Amino acid sequence: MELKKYALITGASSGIGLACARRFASGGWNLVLTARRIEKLQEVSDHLHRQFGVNVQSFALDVRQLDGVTEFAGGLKQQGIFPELLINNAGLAVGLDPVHKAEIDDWERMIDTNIKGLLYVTRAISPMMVSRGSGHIINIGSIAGKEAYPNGNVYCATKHAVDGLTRAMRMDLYTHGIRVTQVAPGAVQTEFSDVRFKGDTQRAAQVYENFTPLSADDVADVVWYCANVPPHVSIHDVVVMPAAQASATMIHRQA
Ligand code: NDP
Ligand code: 8X3
Repeated sequence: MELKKYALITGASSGIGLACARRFASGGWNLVLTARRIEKLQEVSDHLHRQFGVNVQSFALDVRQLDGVTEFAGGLKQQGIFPELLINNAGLAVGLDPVHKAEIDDWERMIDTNIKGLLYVTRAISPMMVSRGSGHIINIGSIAGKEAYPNGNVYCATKHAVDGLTRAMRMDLYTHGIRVTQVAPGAVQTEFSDVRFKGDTQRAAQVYENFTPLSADDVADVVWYCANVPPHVSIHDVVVMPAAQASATMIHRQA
């Protein structure tokens, strides 16, 4: 009997991570889902298990907590779960302010989550892949990692870090049979802008007004494709944008 593969998805309680969880469950993959909001994750897990019959494990995990991440990875090992795929998705933007006015705490949250969190999880999980001589890591970057935009300062910097880390990780891991991919989307309608604008839902809604943004499912389809190419194929980098968005700052809005 063929063993089903495990995909580990960080930030699976909403948006792109949740859509990836659905996409991979519907394709028959077992899942390890993590996020801070465990009740939401538990609901998702139960639902996906019932709907698709796959094994879904969910764990409360704050990727900023190194001890928690290390303990989580140790627990997986003990249960004999060795993820074949890691989707480093957990991330956020907080604030949209010029560099001379931004909140330092917003910067800390973005740096700790988007850079250090991604590194902690990768450091904890990649040795399992190395020991098996196979694996795939997909980092969710952003158009903000390809271009800068006004007031994007630290968010853009963190996603530029993801862009650089993706390339560097690949160089460290490809001789161990591990592929490393970046999927870098433009505007995707999720909880992203609610978080960026700290619950100001009106301001968040304006981000997606008068054009069709990507859905989280659009991005999950791309991630699914990257994960399911033949083993001799490695997709390094995908930039996926709404048709109405030509760059980080150019969006064709039509009332
Ligand atoms: P959402 O806010 O909908 O989802 C973010 C997810 O990350 C949630 O599941 C959240 O779960 C999790 N998360 C946030 N902080 C932490 C943390 N410290 N530890 C663990 N999990 C955390 O946004 P998106 O789905 O849009 O964002 C997903 C990724 O996509 C991010 O990396 C983002 O930068 C990137 N991206 C988004 C774009 C967009 O326009 N929406 C475009 C390009 C890239 P919880 O709160 O339960 O912990
Ligand atoms: C999210 C897309 O353009 O708001 O990464 O930074 S953007």
